[in-house]
Amino acid sequence: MCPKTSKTTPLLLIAGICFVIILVGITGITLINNINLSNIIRLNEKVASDSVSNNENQIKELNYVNNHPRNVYLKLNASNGDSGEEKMQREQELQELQEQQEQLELPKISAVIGVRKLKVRDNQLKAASEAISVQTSPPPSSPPSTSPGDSTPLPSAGDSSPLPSSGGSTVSPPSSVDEDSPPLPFGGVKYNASSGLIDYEKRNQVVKMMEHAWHNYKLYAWGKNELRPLSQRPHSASIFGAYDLGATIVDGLDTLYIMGLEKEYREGRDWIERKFSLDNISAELSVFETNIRFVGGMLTLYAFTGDALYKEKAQHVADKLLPAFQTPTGIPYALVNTKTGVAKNYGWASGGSSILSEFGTLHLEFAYLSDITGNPLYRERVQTIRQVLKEIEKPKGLYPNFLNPKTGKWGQLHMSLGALGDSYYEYLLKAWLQSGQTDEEAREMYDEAMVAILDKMVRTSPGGLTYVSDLKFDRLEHKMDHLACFSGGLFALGAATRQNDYTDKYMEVGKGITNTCHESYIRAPTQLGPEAFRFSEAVEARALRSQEKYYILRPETFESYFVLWRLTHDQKYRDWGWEAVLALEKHCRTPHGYCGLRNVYQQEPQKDDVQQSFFLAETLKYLYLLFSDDSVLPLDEWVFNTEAHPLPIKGANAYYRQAPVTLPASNAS
Ligand code: DMJ
Repeated sequence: MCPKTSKTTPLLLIAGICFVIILVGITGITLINNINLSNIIRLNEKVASDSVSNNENQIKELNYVNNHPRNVYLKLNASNGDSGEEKMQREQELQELQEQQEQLELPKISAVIGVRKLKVRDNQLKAASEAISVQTSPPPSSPPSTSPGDSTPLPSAGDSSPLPSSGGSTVSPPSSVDEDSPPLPFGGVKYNASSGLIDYEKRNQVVKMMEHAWHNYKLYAWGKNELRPLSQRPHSASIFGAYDLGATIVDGLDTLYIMGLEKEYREGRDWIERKFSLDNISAELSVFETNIRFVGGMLTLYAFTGDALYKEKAQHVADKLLPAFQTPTGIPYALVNTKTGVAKNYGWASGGSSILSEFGTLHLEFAYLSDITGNPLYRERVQTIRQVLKEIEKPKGLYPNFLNPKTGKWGQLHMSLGALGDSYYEYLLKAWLQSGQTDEEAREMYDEAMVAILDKMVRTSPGGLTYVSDLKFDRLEHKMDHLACFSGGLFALGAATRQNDYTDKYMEVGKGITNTCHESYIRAPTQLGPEAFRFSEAVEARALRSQEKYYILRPETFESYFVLWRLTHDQKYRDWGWEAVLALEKHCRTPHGYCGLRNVYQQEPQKDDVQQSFFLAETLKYLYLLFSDDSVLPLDEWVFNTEAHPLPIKGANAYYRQAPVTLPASNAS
């Protein structure tokens, strides 16, 4: 209110005072309004950003739904050659798929901060709806090709290209299952597929770990094989030799792809295209390691993307390994020189023997390489190994770890499901799975071997823990390698895929071994498991010798958690995986990547300064999958090689990408 005026007060002064008072009032109100406004904007931005990140998660799922081979198949076949009833059923399923997509339609968000992300989202939705619209197109006669350097779509990028069926063979869409369904997934024991949902929070944590591992490798060791996080330099003195083969890139790239880390994936692809070659170097490579990491990694990337680059590189690497197979028996040597082709075995390996887990872990990659290149040579090489192993006499039905490639005779009679033996058994089961269960010989050899192992090597400790011992001649060594912890998952997968006399036992032992490996973790103060652990009256699931107490970021225990989770949906496997994530973060994480530990039994263990390539390829991949739902790499469509590179199952997976023509055997070279 204005003060009363006297006649002597100049009117102008009064007017001025009134003006100032009004001005102050207006300014105050405006300021308050502005503060509120900026709060509202900030709030809107937060809502938008939260909503975008939630929606991004949804988009990933949406695109998995759309890109899922089963759904692609449904789309392709909705109007294509089915009987009336089947067609109706497919159309109904397709309808559900579309409804699912509509439910994921995102709310309109107008805050400025969301615009860039929303543009991405809109493109993704557009691509997703185009993918839906291919439903009436007939399947193409050849696989989709991508030109070199073409941006091959990630799972989250809304791949709209129709996918081929597997080489013209009938692709049966796997049915969904529940407790009352007939035995599944392939005629084995029932399992509960009432599907675990995604645990976003935990899965996102694993993605962050992958980003940390990758970015530091990129910063300090790009193009080299592995990273030394403590000294922030490359790790070269390793199984890959001194050459810069980018082992971490090739091994980790499919994990980036699965996680939808597009920028990082493209960096890796670009490096492979420009730099990766084994020409003009004279490296002495391990046939086994090179196969499982490099050939396996490239094959998975080819299956995922159809990018010819990866097929060429896989073949390039495999060709460099071929001289190792030039032995009187066809059992390959362990090492081969990439320039001279000269091959040899390790001096320490039982009188010049080759190693079972090495020459017995080539089958999946070589068989698949033949199918996608149309060159039968690779499959012939591993079939020869198979025949030697099938025909040779097996002491007590077991396979010793050493075989002489010249004489075809066993070396020392040491048997193990850990070091030197492990993945041979894995590849018997998985060769059968990969073939769409047509390679019956492999399944028979698997069952025979595992039944002998159950009888001669699997034992129960006084405290009730199931473990698998090593066997040396006739003596059991009551010790289990960390490496053997993969066998929990292997036994369970064997049970889940065929109903036979051993099914229940396989599942019981698979669960038991997985539990024991978990015990080996939680009995250590770091909550991480040692390299080997022993069983006696005095100790159980504990390392005794100093050289057994280290942990090098190995994946095998988490691999079994993942397989058992998929087969049982028992929450404890996810809980155990999360315990491991926390332990890795607490003890293995450094500002510049992840290290192994020298002694898991110390409260503050020393770190080993190596970020293994398999940490990115396997450890983080299995943990990521553990917190994903079952539609991400379903086990009835994908089979994991021993380095966790998933390969498609023939006849069940539209990503198989079989070559249209196969060369006759005699023309193969
Ligand atoms: C990996 O390279 C493979 O899993 C292999 O089969 C065994 N060892 C490592 C991981 O521990």
